[in-house]
Amino acid sequence: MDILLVEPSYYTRYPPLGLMKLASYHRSYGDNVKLVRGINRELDYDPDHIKITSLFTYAWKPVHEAIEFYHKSFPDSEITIGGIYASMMPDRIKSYYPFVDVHVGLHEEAERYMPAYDILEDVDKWRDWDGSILFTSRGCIRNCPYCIVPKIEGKIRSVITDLTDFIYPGHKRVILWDNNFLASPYWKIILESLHETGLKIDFNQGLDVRLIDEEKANILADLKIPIIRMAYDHAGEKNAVYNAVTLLEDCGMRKRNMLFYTLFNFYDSNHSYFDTPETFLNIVKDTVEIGCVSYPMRYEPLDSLKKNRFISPYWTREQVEAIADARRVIGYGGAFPPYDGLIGKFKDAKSFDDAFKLRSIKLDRERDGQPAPSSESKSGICQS
Ligand code: B12
Repeated sequence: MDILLVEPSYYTRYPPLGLMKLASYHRSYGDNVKLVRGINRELDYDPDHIKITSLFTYAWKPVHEAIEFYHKSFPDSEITIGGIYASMMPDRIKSYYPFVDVHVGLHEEAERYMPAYDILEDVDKWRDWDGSILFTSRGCIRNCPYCIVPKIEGKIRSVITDLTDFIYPGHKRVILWDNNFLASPYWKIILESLHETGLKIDFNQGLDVRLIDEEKANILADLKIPIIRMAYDHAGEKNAVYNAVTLLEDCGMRKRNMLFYTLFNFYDSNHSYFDTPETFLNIVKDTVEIGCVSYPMRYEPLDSLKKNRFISPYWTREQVEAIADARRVIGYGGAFPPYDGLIGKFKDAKSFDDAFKLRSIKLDRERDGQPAPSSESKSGICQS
């Protein structure tokens, strides 16, 4: 069979891992595969089956464009769509395109294959890709209300225990997408084999501070991790954050290389979980005062169809946008690093509005010729 693998043209900095695994899976059955990104009008290929992936729910438009274009171009070919948007909203896709087969969840067989990195040669954007991406585990032990993972992947389980076949020859770095790496039953074996690779490691989804102990800190500190990402989602994690930072520092890691994702604008009406500008300021303050980097993470609802629309009832749009402005004006690389001026600014602030100096950030933007963010009173939940 001739299989056409389609990555819709949404914004992404990473190649389509799901399709690369599907490519290896199909090749193992003797099929031919070809990868395209977006709409390719010069395609010299006549596929029997078109397989389209999908990512963020709010990036659904390019996915629909791909379905329409390839269905029109190859009306006799079967079309299957999978990935995150497809797994989250299969009925929405079916309602637009009843002729499409929607695959929900993981493709368990494809999970076992080394992704076919060579198919990236077919696409200009990915030709120089130099990192091996892995999920060594799927699922999570937690059930955080702001995360889809427990719904689409379920409880934690290990999928790769031996890394040898999953690091592509010539690659310079390893990117782990495990949702909660340290909760994986094989964390120790994997860390030891990561050490043997000698490559740079990125725990891209952030490590769970509640699981860091002396043994783990010791092994982590031996790896080449330019930035160690962790999460500080709410004040209840304060002690665990302090504890993890101390353990990692004692093992020789630099605090400046410890980055914490700090969640804001989160609101869950079913469970009455929420943060406020003041609780957010506290976790940012804690993070920079201990000497680490704070990376604000704006909450995006699980069923979002348009990015950055949602405003929690406990925030105003102006406050949410002030963080985006502050990241550009007083932050660095979108984050708040622990430099003296910034620590002092947050420490002396009497409130969130004071810390983020809404007015002065607006003035800075106006001086730079950018429009000031619009001001809005409490807007409640806004989803469209
Ligand atoms: C890596 C990752 C990122 C990366 C970017 C990923 C990328 N490709 O560009 C980074 C770190 C930048 C990131 C950022 C964010 N992320 Co993120 N991220 C992920 C993660 C871990 C993996 C996503 C991915 O790329 N998967 C590649 C997939 C599709 O490959 P795969 O899973 O191996 O594919 C399997 C199946 O899906 C299936 N399959 C896939 N395609 C196909 C096709 C066919 C035909 C078939 C049959 C099967 C099939 O088979 C494969 C093998 O089993 C997921 C969580 C998760 N565990 O999935 C969250 C996730 C996608 N992220 C999420 C969120 C919220 C964000 C942020 C908005 C967070 C924030 N507030 O800032 C930002 C947005 C960034 C942006 N650019 O807009 C949410 C998405 C929610 C939503 N409504 O869509 C997720 C689901 C996590 C969560 N907490 O709920 N993220």
